Amino acid sequence: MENNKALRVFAEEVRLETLRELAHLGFGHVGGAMSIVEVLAVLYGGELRHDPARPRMEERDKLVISKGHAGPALYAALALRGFFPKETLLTLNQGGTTLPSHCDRNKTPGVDMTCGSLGQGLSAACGIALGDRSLGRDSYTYVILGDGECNEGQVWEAAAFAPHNKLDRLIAFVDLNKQQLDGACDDVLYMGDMTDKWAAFGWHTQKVDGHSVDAVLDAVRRAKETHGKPSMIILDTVKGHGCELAENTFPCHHIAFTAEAIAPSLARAEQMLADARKALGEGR
Ligand SMILES: Cc1ncc(C[n+]2csc(CCOP(=O)(O)OP(=O)(O)O)c2C)c(N)n1
Repeated sequence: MENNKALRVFAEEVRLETLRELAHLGFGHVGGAMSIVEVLAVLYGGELRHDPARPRMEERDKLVISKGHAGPALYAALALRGFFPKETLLTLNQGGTTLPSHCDRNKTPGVDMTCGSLGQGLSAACGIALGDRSLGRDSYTYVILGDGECNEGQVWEAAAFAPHNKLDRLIAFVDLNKQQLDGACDDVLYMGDMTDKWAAFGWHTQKVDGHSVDAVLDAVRRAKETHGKPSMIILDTVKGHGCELAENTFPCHHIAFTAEAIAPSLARAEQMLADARKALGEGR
């Protein structure tokens, strides 16, 4: 993207298209989709090497959305980048769709890993990163985990595996939105300080405002300059960010709503996009 203001516009486009998908369906994983909008914008806005015309290009960077229920946000980013037509977004989670509720690499162009059963994505990402390195590729592997997902034991096996194997082209994110399916993460199973935990496992670790494209972009660039160990970027986020209805619902993991109930949230997302476009125009 030409600059960070353009990235902000892209983020608001991803947010609006995600919300439109879910609004059309009338229910879905609004909370956890909205909280990863900015990181997706940073990745598909330039940091993740990709070619929509060749979604399986071997030397691409790969992304594993381990919290696979956030598929709708990834689909919005992929459609906006041209992996498939934007109209496809309105088929989300309906019969015959190529856009299932949870990410499926066999159904959707641009999706690199099938996820949904939480806890598995980091292991898959380790395998991808190791495989690419063995084949002499310089590709990066990115993976997005949920903070609730980090309750899963398998996450911590992979957390030990990656530094042991010096997977320095593996860049992981934890979406620290502090909620999971049925409540606050700290109430369901307190994990201690996430940043300290990943650092203790031997990861280069940063914590940033997950809704600032500037902060996320800087963190990804610092991660790329890190050698000899994998990188973890803890994204401090708000579940449902930018969707009033979700922000005002607790927990907002999976919500159902009428067209009237979601209308103000859509209007606000449209306004946020208009504001971002205005800021971009003024900066030129
Ligand atoms: C192995 C497994 N157990 C339970 C679930 C049901 N489940 C789906 S989402 C979710 C909560 C995930 O919370 P978090 O990782 O924090 O995701 P986010 O809040 O970012 O949406 C649960 C328990 C699942 N998908 N997989």
